[in-house]
Amino acid sequence: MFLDRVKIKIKAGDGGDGSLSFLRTKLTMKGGPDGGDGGKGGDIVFRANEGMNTLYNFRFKKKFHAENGEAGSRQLKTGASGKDVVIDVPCGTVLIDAETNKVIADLNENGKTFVALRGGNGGHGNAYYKTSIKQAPAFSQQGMKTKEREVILELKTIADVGLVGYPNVGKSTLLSVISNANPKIANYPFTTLYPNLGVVEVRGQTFVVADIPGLIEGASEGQGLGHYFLKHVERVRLILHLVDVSQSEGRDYMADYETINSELAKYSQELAKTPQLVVFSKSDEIDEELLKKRISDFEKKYHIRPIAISSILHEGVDELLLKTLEKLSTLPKKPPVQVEKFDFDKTDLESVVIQKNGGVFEVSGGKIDNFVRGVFLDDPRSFAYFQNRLQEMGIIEMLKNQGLKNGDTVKIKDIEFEWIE
Ligand SMILES: Nc1nc2c(ncn2[C@@H]2O[C@H](COP(=O)(O)OP(=O)(O)OP(=O)(O)O)[C@@H](O)[C@H]2O)c(=O)[nH]1
Ligand SMILES: [Mg+2]
Repeated sequence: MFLDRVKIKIKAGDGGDGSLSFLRTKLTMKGGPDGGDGGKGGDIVFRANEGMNTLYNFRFKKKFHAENGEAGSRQLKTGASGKDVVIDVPCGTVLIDAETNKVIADLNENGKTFVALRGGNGGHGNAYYKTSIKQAPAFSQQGMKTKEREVILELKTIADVGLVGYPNVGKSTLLSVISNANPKIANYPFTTLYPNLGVVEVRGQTFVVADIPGLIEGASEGQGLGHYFLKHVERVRLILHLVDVSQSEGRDYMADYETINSELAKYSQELAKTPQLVVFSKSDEIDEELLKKRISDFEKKYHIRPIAISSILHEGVDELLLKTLEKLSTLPKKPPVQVEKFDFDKTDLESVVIQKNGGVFEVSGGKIDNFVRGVFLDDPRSFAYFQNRLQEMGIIEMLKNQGLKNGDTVKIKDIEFEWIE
């Protein structure tokens, strides 16, 4: 089965918590703080792998969570880092943020990797907070928590050459005679239901050819298989536009040529501008005189010289391959998909949200999350610090603006207290 668009959930590992511990030995009943830091969570990494050509693997596995960092421990031991998760995708997979639809990355070359989400940092152990004044800090920091995100993987095949034309004109047959590919071939339209790739070797050089399902008039409005598969030729450098010169299906070959071009243009101007070689297929089906006439009529009208081939008799095919190679040598590689400048992995450290429910004020948001992970309220000193910081961060001010008065309840994560001025 072919799958070229899929939504998956990814989450980097949380950071491990810092440890709260004091040195205890036979000799020291009350030693100094020795709680180590938590380990970093694992990253989510994507990697382009030329051994894959569909997103089929993601049909059943849609959730990827990296390992959390381990908590720190006594004797200043730092927790182990969580393992990264490396997700292999076919070359040409574009990563899109499901929330904003912005392109995050284009994995367009084999082996290219992209770190989509970084694991949370580990929290500091209490040893970290030791200062000349605070000899025995009785608090440590929690590891940074990460959020699960949704990304869309969209495969836009990477090939040098795309075969485009009406159904049944012989695209797959051509691919089968010029490459190692083994596409399905049959004498009815829409035999090809998804793209096939083949590697072609000519004079010691190789290029990749993509064969896609046939197009018909109105493909842009969803006729036939529609435009859907054109994204797999969006990145080709050269289109081989196959036209059935024998008119075996009763259509006019020149009208065919124009219709397909207009469907390409309806899909994208970019695709309409992609250089083409016009290929007259099934030349063995008509006699030589008629073939010559059709070639010259075409050339007169469009000022383009088509290359006539018969895949079945292997006529004209070598000439076509040489022309293709020659043309390719003049065409630069297509650049990667434009990645919008935005930081997908940006951890929210700024937002403060206040929700008022009767006399209860609930405070949340990224700024709060980050702040709260350093607060352990079992310790009175830590609570005093907590209240001071709420003042300094301007949160008390914000609450007052929202109507906070004596006796109201303030809820911040698991912490709940009565506000008394
Ligand atoms: N006489 C003749 N028949 C050909 C030639 N090339 C292909 N055919 C026949 O045309 C029919 C369609 O060939 P395909 O290669 O499946 O055509 P396609 O363009 O891939 O068709 P779709 O996948 O439906 O878009 C088959 O019966 C082929 O045997 C040729 O050079 N000469
Ligand atoms: Mg086909």
